Amino acid sequence: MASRALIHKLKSKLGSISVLDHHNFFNSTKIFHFNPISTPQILPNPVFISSKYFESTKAQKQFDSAYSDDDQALDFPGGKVGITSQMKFISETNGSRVECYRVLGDDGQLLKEPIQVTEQLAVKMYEYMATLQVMDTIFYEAQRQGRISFYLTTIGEEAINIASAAALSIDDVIFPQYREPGILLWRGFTLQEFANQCFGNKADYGKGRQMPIHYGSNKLNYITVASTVATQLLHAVGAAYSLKMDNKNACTITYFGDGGTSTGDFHAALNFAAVLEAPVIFFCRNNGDGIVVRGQAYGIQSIRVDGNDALAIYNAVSEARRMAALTYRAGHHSTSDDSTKYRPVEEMEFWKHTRDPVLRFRKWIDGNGWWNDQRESELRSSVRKQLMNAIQVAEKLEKPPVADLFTDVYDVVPPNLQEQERLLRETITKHQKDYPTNVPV
Ligand SMILES: Cc1ncc(C[n+]2csc(CCOP(=O)(O)OP(=O)(O)O)c2C)c(N)n1
Repeated sequence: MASRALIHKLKSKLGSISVLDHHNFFNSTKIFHFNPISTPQILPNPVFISSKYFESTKAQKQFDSAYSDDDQALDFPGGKVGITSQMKFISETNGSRVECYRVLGDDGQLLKEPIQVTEQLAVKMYEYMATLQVMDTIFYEAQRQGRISFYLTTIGEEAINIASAAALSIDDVIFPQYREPGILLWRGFTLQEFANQCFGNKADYGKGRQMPIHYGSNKLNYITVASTVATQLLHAVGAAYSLKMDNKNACTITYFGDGGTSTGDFHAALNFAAVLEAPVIFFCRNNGDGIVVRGQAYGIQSIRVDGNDALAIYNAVSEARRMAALTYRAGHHSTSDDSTKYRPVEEMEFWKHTRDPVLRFRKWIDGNGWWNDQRESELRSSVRKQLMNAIQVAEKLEKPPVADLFTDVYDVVPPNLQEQERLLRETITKHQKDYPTNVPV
């Protein structure tokens, strides 16, 4: 039986640890300025968001005020803990699934008034979602024709891309997985720049060294795609911590699929984010299972959002800063995948047609008198033409020189890479007909 004396002893021993635990080495201001609209032509409407990562601290304060009598509580380094003589296991589940936040119904009718989405912003969001769809169709076909080696679509996840991008400021740094090109598009990456990367020509910022869809842009604060699942989560937390140390009015946001939550990196990232109170949004494109409670487990405020509802995503990213979104990837995983092998065709068709996020959003802007069939066909045919042109230009442009394969990692190219380069050149000279003619040797 714990005596009052023992509790007092524990208290005096643990007290100093407790103080250290609460000491903040860096400025812990948690107010971030958000300009939800990243384009200058739309009037900015600043939103101030208070980030509360350390929910455990809050819970502790509430508890401490509730338990002033030492007989009922043990004072541990993390705060007071109530005492009970009843053996009670915490249940493995809450008993019910976390609700999903939604603003637009499947029929495109508002369930609840959205915040601050003007006609101008709504039309722009729709135009970018439609552009993304055309881009996916054309690049997918280019891959099927053998003109590019690989492609990966965002079909069914257009709203996640565009609505979250619209809610962020250009200073917020993006750490993508690979299914978020819409954010780059929103920030001004041109169709030509997309085509240059997919064709790996000399205008590609990655110098043709990566597979198609591994886009990146320093200028647009979009870190190059890391398709090694979940590695980007740790990078996002580190970068967010650095933004915090520099007192920047910006955050980082990292996107990942539900598959990424099974990695060790996911847990390490959430843990560091919570402990360091880093200004980072974890955006889980959850096209399957229940993930949102995992954020809560690390003391991170979390929300489940309908990933096919552009307005809900816009509101949630604007307001919350960290979330887990529930959506359904309507396309195949990539051009290397045929998802009919592991999910029923009817299920895919249902999500593609009944739950399509772009169609749902279109119904809403149509209903407001902000869009019509003529604008629809003009937009799609104009984007199609621009893309065909971009592809032709990208295809004709020569490839980066062979020498570029060996640069940009070391300041001075080490002997083993020099050796590899020499061997490669010898092989190309010996077997010229097997190598593309448009790569300068
Ligand atoms: C560390 C690592 N392991 C395995 C893979 C192979 N891989 C590529 S995509 C993928 C599935 C990822 O699923 P999810 O994160 O849910 O994203 P989704 O493609 O469904 O959007 C896997 C396992 C990888 N890229 N990286």
